Amino acid sequence: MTHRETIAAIATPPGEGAISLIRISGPEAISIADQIFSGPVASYPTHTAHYGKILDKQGHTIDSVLLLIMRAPRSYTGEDSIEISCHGGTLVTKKVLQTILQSGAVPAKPGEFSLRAYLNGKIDLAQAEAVQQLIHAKNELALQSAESQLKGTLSKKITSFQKALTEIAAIVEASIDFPEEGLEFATTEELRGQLEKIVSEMTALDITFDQGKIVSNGISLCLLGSPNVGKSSLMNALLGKERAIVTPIAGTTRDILEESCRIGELHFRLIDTAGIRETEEIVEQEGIRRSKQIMKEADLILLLMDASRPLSPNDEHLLQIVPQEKTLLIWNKIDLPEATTRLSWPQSVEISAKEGLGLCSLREKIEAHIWTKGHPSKEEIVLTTLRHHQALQNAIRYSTTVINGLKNNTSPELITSDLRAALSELGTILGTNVTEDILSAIFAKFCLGK
Ligand SMILES: Nc1nc2c(ncn2[C@@H]2O[C@H](COP(=O)(O)OP(=O)(O)OP(=O)(O)O)[C@@H](O)[C@H]2O)c(=O)[nH]1
Ligand SMILES: [Mg+2]
Repeated sequence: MTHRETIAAIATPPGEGAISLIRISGPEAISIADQIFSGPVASYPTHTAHYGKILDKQGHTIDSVLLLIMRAPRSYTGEDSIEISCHGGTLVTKKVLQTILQSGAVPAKPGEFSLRAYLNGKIDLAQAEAVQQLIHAKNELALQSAESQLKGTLSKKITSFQKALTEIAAIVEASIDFPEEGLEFATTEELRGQLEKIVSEMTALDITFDQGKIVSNGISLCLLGSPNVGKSSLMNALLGKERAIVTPIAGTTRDILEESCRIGELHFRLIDTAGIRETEEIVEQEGIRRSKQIMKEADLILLLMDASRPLSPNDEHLLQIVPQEKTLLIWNKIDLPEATTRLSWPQSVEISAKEGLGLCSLREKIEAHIWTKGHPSKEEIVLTTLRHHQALQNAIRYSTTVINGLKNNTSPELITSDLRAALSELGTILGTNVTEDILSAIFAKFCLGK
């Protein structure tokens, strides 16, 4: 597919920096660069870099730059491409881009370079999405999984499922074309066995989505408890800075505070909440309502209890309402004389937020809790995109229908139609049959210039 328009955009983040990069891609990329650059760009061999000046229409120098030329199809987009590294001032960069636009390029939309790479067959859709994940990766694991997806490991796996399903579809379709021969019992059994194997492989890939979510989105970790138990103190201790206000007054925190923090190799959103209790105070009531909402949405809850005083009815109430499976019970203030009997809870930790006691053990418990369903290994392909997860689930559903159909002697026509549906779902992951809407939705999330 060829695009008539030549696009240009600043690919580096806005603001001042040492260098800014401007990208041009499309059929006119080289002739546009030729008009504005001091050297003969049209004569440059591909993949060479040239030092020179960007000149405006009147011939005035805008900046001294380094120009890189990549001729089609050996570029990211598969089109003629030019990259200009200029000085990183906001104004200089804008002026260079303006000159390029005045010479016939149009501003690129977010993700348009990657969209072209995809449309020109340089990368498939899963790989294009990996580019975006690579940019947004906040930890080593996310980076690792994006790199592996970009290299095409996920695509290869999906292609292998497609190949296996296509072979089965071909056999079933042949029985439609030659109805007198029908599907023999032996063949049916064999096909079922093959399908079961594919379904179990697809399922194995699909369940990595739980880990994938953890890896790519980060985890919300919510601090919950009665007023004054030390939630804000723990927030500050985990962050290593005085982020939240701490006072001996119950009801200090009124609003939701959120900060990102790293524990081990993972990225967390740490959320401090207003202490939950019965109150007449309107502001505090609203804070408490929000705390309860956060409690529902959080991936993991740290429920704090003050170990230096007996449990209050309010504490007892909280113990009743928290979802136990995602709650770690924290006994805080163990530096003070003990005054409470520990109740039994699946997972609990003793700490002193004020003195920094037990924090290592708390971090370990948090990590262990996150990986209860298993830690992804280096080689494993991890599904990180909701779109892929949904498509794979649909493919599994259709394939399971086929397995049942083969058991129950369903007509080969129905069986092929389900097989085709499964294949089409897998195709959406690689982008072989996706609609314009899906494409624009995916690429609209990209950065400008990518
Ligand atoms: N001795 C001791 N005091 C603590 C500890 N953790 C917190 N405190 C004290 O307990 C009081 C309340 O601490 P906060 O962190 O503000 O408690 P909170 O749960 O955020 O309270 P609200 O925001 O009102 O719900 C402060 O005076 C803290 O210094 C601890 O581990 N040991
Ligand atoms: Mg607080």
